[in-house]
Order: sequence, then structure tokens, then C-alpha cells
Amino acid sequence: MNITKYFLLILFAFAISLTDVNAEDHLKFGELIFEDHFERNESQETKDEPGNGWTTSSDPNKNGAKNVDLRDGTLHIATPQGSGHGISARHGFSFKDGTISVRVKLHDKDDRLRLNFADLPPENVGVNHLGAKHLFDAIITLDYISFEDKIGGVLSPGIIENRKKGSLTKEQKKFLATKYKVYRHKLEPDKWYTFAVHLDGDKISAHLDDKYIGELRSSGFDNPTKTLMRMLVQSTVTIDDFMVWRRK
Ligand SMILES: [Ca+2]
Ligand SMILES: [Ca+2]
Repeated sequence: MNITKYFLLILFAFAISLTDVNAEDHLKFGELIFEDHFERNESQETKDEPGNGWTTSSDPNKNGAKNVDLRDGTLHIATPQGSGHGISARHGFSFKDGTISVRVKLHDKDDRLRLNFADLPPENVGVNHLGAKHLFDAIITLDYISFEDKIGGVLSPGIIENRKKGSLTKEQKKFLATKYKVYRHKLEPDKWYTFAVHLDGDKISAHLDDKYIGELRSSGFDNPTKTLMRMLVQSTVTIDDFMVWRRK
């Protein structure tokens, strides 16, 4: 064997081993069921047109400004000036246990990405987002990451009514304090981070890049079906590499 052939063989073996590492990396989260890297453009630049099954909260039939923009191979989401509410980009998926990972870039202190896990009536899965039931949230800002079980917390029977009336009991307040967890950190603006949120039974946990953030256990995380992801943005957030793995 001449030296060139030998070198090529080594290079080939190295490439194979790299591919294996990447494949294993993905396998550890389960079966990859959806991914979007936003490497495309709209047919126009005046209305939301994210494509690939995404819908947004901006009604394309109204003359609203464009809020969700495919830009340089990313999804750029910005709340219009003076708008009281955030903008959402939604996509269906389905798992009981799994991981949702997204690359996120926050630009300043007001920017917030809320991953809102919701459940749809079975007839609306993959059709529309009508009747979506809020389950829980994972939030990331430049200052913190938080988890909150909504369906097993503020939206649970007895609590929801008392909360509206402002008459939560001491026990109810104590109970609600167990449904929410916040982790303080300092992230850099305009820098990409990979935020991965894992669901396993009644446990939610997260990684930021390779760093383990923490976990919270609560009944709502164990909802038998999770079928809709709403990325709710306050201010401006840039997204890339949205990926979903199913374990159960
Ligand atoms: Ca665009
Ligand atoms: Ca991309």
C-alpha cells in the first residue's frame, strides 16, 4: 500500500468515527422525530411565512407587521413595538417523554423565550392549535432559566378560581411554591446557546450547552401526551436548530 492510500484509509476511518459520535449523541435523547434548521427563505418579506409546519400568532389576513422572519438561516422573532402581548411560533409534535432542544440567541435584558408545552384535543393534532391546554413552561432569559408546572399548579381546580378572586389560602400558596423553580445565571447577549429541555415521567430538567441546570418534579410534567410546542417571545429572540426527540 502506498502512502497516499494509507493516509486516505486513516482519514476515512476518522470520518466514520466522527459520524458515530454524532449519531450516539443524538441517540442518547431517543428517536429524533423533528428538526428544523431554518435554511430557507419566504416567498415574500411582508408577512409571516416560516414554513415547515410552523404557524405564528400574527394573523396573515390582517395588515400586521411581520414578526417571525426567516433570516440568514435562523428564525428571528420580534414583538412589535407597543404590543402588549408576545409573539408565538407553534409546531406540533407528540411524545410522553422526550427532549426539545433549541439554539437560542438573546439580545438584551428584556428578551425572553418561553417554551410552552401544550396538549391538543386529538382531532386537532397536526391540524390546528384550537383548544390547546397549557401544560407547563420552560423559560430562558439572560438572567435566569425557570420551570413551571401550570396544569398541576396555577391551573389546577380550586387554585384557578381562588387565584382569580385573590383569595389563595396559605396552603395553596405553599403548594404553588413547589410548582416553580428558577435558576439564576448570567448569559452573554448576542451569543448562541443550546437550551435542551428533557421530560421524563414527572421530572423536567434542562441543559444549557453541556451544563446541567437542574430539575423539578411535579404531576403536570407527567401529562400522558404533549402535542404542541409554542415558542412565546417577549421582545426579540433568534432561534436555530429546533430539534425534538421522543423516548416514550
Ligand atoms: Ca426573511
Ligand atoms: Ca440554521
